[in-house]
Amino acid sequence: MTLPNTRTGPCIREVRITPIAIVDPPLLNAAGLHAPYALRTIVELVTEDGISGISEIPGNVATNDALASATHLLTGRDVFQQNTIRQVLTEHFGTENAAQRGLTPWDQRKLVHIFSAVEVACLDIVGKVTNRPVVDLLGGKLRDQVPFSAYLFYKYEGAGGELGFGSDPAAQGWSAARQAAALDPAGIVAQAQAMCAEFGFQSIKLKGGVFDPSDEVAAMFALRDAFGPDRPGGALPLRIDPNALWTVETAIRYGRQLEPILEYLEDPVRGQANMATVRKALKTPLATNMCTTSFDDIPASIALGSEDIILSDHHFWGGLRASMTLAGICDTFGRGLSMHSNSHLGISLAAMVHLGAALPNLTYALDTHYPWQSDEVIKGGRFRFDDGAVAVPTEPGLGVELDHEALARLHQNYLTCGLTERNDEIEMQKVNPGWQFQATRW
Ligand code: GKR
Ligand code: MG
Repeated sequence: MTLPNTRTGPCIREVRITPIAIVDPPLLNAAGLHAPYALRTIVELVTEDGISGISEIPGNVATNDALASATHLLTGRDVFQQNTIRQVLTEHFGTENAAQRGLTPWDQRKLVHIFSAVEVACLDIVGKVTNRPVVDLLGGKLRDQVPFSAYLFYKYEGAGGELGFGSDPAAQGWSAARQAAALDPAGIVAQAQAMCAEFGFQSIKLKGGVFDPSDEVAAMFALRDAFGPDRPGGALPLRIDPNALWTVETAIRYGRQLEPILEYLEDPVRGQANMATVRKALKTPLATNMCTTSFDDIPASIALGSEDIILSDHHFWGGLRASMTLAGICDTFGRGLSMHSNSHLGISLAAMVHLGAALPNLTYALDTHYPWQSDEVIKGGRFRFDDGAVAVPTEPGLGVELDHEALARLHQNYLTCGLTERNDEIEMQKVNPGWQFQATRW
């Protein structure tokens, strides 16, 4: 099929794909350990009349190469014709199935990332051309601020980047806490206190799947003691995410213990059928960014009843408008919707905030790794959080501009750090030889 190339609006002249590496501390998770740098890819579309649109996606050389193989299909296309662009890319790449997501906590598919990168950058340009913020292109703003939650990690001491497992002794406040070790309940509570003091978060998530479930449950009860009902302002909602490493029996056993203190339990077990079994046994709502992760997964999710809340991610669901479609599906089938994150900078955060502002039912604060990052690639520095929320940008498009000097510096990091994809297992083996990822551990 030959798709029409309607040229009535601004057309793409150039596609720039820049891999970058950003400083990331040694955070632990179910798949192992974060490397000293997290990889992102910055995509810049430039129109024939010099307007640029930007986007940010998780960095992976295979995704970057695939995107590069399709740039000739993008040049000359009108940025308003996003449906055609999507069809052209689908014809070029073929379809991708849900299994290609892989077993890791993050999504390994290429096509969804490419759709997301191209669509967000097109929307940025459309917003600039029409003088409207991206949220208006998603149907308009339903809130002025988008709330995020504190995202806690077990971690080794270290600031990441060149310092690696070392720390900057002059650091204060959150900068100091960001590099401190957190390997037990007291460490996790201290991390939460520093993060909430700095960003004002009103809910808390612990990344689990690292230690024996009984230790992680103890950390959750320590958080409850520190952020419980006696606190001025009342108890903060708590969540834990073992990234599907628990067995059904473990999830039911510890899920019952946690029932009185959890807002939701995220991906306790692997697969929709196991999630459905755990969900029937517990009163606590279950959330996922691992078992229902694509439109192909929706029929089985509904048939089985595998979760209560889908943690969307525009990088993994194929863009912002696809995420709005997901919101409609969630509404129809009684699912809550919130957002998942990975290590990211301000372009992704801006896109998340525009989407979060447009979602009809936003009942849970979104995830963000942003406090763990210290770099930035946008002009004007890092986003600010007030009471845990980010104000929706009002400028045209995403409302953020690329800082080309910062981009060049972060690209240099990419070239020197030697990483081309995320592999937390290899990083963990550097400190713990023989350590192996297990899809189900406890
Ligand atoms: O950053 O280590 C991490 C997380 O484990 C991340 O990769 C997950 O995708 O945040 C994620 C989650 O909620 O599963
Ligand atoms: Mg998760």
